[in-house]
Amino acid sequence: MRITVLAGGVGGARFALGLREAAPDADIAIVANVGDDMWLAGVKVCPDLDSLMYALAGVGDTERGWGRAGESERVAAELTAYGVGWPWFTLGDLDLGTHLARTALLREGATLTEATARLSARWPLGATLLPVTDDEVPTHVVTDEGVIHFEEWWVRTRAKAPAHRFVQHGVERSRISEPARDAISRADVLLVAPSNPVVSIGTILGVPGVREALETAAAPVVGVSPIIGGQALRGMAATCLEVIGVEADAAAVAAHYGARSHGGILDAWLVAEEDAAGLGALRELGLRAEARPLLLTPGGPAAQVARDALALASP
Ligand code: GDP
Ligand code: FO1
Ligand code: CA
Repeated sequence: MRITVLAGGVGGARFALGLREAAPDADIAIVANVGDDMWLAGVKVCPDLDSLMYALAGVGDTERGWGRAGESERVAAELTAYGVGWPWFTLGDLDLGTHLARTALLREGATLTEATARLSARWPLGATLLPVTDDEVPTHVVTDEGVIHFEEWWVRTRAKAPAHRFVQHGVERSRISEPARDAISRADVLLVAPSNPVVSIGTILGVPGVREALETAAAPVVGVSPIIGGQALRGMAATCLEVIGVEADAAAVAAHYGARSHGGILDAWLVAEEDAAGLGALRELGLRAEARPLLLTPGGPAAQVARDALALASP
């Protein structure tokens, strides 16, 4: 069975680990957000691709949800001493190995897809990591202090700088990559991971060609809510939703994605048991909807969440 997942970093990685455990024989492709990506201190940093790769490789810092386990920061201290890079955005020594390798491959002419394949080949990930596009579409945040990169907004200001809107810089010149388009059109099941609906899933959907690929795909599209009981479990999804005028609520996110029968992307939506009250409204929207435990803690419920999502794929 071919399963393709749209995913961001932390929530995406936790869901991907559960999916791999739930469907070990499936051919899993992960179409990942690249809006967090940036050039920093001369190297190409891809936060969501790296969170996914490190998690699936079993070498990630599972507490932070980003970067490598057992990390050190000797080079970062030198960069800060030279005033190069962002002192508040820590590039660990092992993590820098990834960015240096990726940068070397890109400078040799590889696309981001090819570079990602080369880096991923080091471990048996059990899934194919695909950037949604090979073009650079960094997410910028329009704040009172001016336009800053998403990672500056999130990491330096902890999403506290008042944000007016998110802009996918250069998106009009970008295009879905062929491998990502193939992964969507060939899938037997399409899953929308419980990722940030705005700066992870939203930025994937914003890349030209993605919505079209989803509309014409034969596979059912099942989404998993990243909001439980009105709360995002980590990160700044609630703030991002507020910026775009969507309530931090499981059903509101599904309505925002829209039912496929009404021009949206979803056929089905999995919510947490705390949000079962919204099931009626979801079914009114034309969605198959169920309430199940949605905690993605590793080594247990995460696989069940994936199984419950797959069960919603077929009517
Ligand atoms: P990021 O790119 O690192 O922000 O990660 P994602 O965008 O992939 O995921 C962030 C989202 O994951 C947040 O909105 C969280 O609410 C969600 N999330 C984190 N842990 C869980 C969990 O255990 N269950 C569910 N349903 N969502 C989660
Ligand atoms: N998040 C932080 O809160 N502080 C950091 O210093 C930091 C560094 C960092 C370096 C590489 C990388 O891939 C991710 C990093 N992150 C850091 C996490 C990053 O903000 C998140 O992975 C997501 O982009 C949030 O959606
Ligand atoms: Ca991210």
